[in-house]
Amino acid sequence: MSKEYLALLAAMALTSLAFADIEFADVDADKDGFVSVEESAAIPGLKEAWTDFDEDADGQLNEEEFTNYIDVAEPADRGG
Ligand SMILES: [Ca+2]
Ligand SMILES: [Ca+2]
Repeated sequence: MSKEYLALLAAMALTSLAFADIEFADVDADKDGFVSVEESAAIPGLKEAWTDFDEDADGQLNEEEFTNYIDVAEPADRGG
């Protein structure tokens, strides 16, 4: 468990944002198929957790990497 994850958990505790409502296409403001660090500023905790989710370390999140973050950050209350 990295300190980035701890920062993520802290961010999660402070926000009631509905992660399930976040769409990759909405966050990818310039529609280049990747979420940049700048674009990630709209998502609580993502910037802090960036290096954990940018698996190929290309400095951007593709849809799979981004979805991994949403799956982790989304409150784990789905299906009890
Ligand atoms: Ca983009
Ligand atoms: Ca990447």
